[in-house]
Amino acid sequence: MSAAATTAATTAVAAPGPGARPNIVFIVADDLGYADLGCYGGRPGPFGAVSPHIDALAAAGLRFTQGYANSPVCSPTRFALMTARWQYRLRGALDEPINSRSKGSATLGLPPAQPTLPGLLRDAGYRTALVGKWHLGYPPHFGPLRSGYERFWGVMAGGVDYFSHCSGTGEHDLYEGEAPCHDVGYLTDLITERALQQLDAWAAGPGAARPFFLSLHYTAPHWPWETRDDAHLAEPLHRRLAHLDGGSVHTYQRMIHHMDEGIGRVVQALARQGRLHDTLIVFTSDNGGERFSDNWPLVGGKMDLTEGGIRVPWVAHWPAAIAPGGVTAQHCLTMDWSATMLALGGAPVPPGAEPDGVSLLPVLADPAATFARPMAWRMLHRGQRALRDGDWKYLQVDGHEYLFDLAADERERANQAGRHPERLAAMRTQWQAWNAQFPPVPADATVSLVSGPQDMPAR
Ligand SMILES: [Ca+2]
Repeated sequence: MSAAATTAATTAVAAPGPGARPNIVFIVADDLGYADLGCYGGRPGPFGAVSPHIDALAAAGLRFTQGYANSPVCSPTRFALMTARWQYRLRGALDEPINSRSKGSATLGLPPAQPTLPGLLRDAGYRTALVGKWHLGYPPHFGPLRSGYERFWGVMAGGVDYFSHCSGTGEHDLYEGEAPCHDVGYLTDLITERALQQLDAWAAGPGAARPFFLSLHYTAPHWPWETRDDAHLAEPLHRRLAHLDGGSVHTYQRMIHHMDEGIGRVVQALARQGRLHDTLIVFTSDNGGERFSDNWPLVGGKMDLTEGGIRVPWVAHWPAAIAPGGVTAQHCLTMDWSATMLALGGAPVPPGAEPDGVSLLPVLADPAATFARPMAWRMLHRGQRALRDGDWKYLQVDGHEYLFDLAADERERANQAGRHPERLAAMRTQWQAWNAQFPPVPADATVSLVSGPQDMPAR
């Protein structure tokens, strides 16, 4: 977790030369759970395999079984992804999550002065674009074009209807750059089409020899529960996107499947362009699964610091550098991938913005070359605290403290706190020391929940 650890990890592997820098396609799903994909043990849908294209990337690349999101909720994880740093230093990251009612806020967003992953890669010679979800504040104070992306097409809010493209406030929320965009269609498919257009434009343009960084941030499979065939739901769901009276496991699986089809088309396009070999494709989710998700064998989901809220799929595919069929137990966080991409891009980081993330390059080269990677989290919601160090996890929820041996019990049902009081105390102290480096949570930070026991029974 320390700067020293970061330095050690990034200097352990020689930085690739200028000619060896890969293109990067970083794909983020929204609220996808740990076991929703076939390659993580997910069940097939009534139509067949849910995620054949992502599964194929995993089979031909590297799959992480112990990878995590920086937060169990959208926008805080995205702050960490953009900055390669613990998100808790930035005010906007302390709302859980940024609410669409915050449009116009000068506080709740990613400050343009903050160095970012896309900005540093751009400065190092990469072409950059975000297609899909931003969720880090609105212009004129914030926005992807103000934080390092040269191109943006997508959604600024935390969630929109897949057909009307309106956010929870009922306002239209689809943009090209900073101008409203009124493309018609199912958002997952539109995101795919725009990603393909961007790849084609880069392949044909004058800078075709330069590497690119494409952030491909699907909103799938986040609510509302709409498949490609459900345009009729958009009107009744206006201003009630949480869709508490709809959805099903099968609807949810089809939403993932639509995204997976799009990812397959992106992979095909890269192959057609002759770029697949030299492109790092990463797939993950911004937080654990929501109500229809499969998080087995983990407990909890979005908003929880139990494993189901934070452990997520991580798949990396890069034929030039990653051997096929690998599986690794390396522990990692979202921001570690940001640090990895900065290292791959040879992007210098200005003083004061050094990554807290640790480069994963050694593990990409050798899945067995795992290293110690303590990780911690906190949430205003329910006063949650968590620290994972090796096999052990310290957890606090609603004032109750727990200690779990995840090697024996990743479902977090066998509380070891009474058996190992010294370890519990040591990990509590370790969490407190980690937390002491951040400013306290301000009194006006908010927690936004879309449902409660009145909507569906707790487990
Ligand atoms: Ca999310």
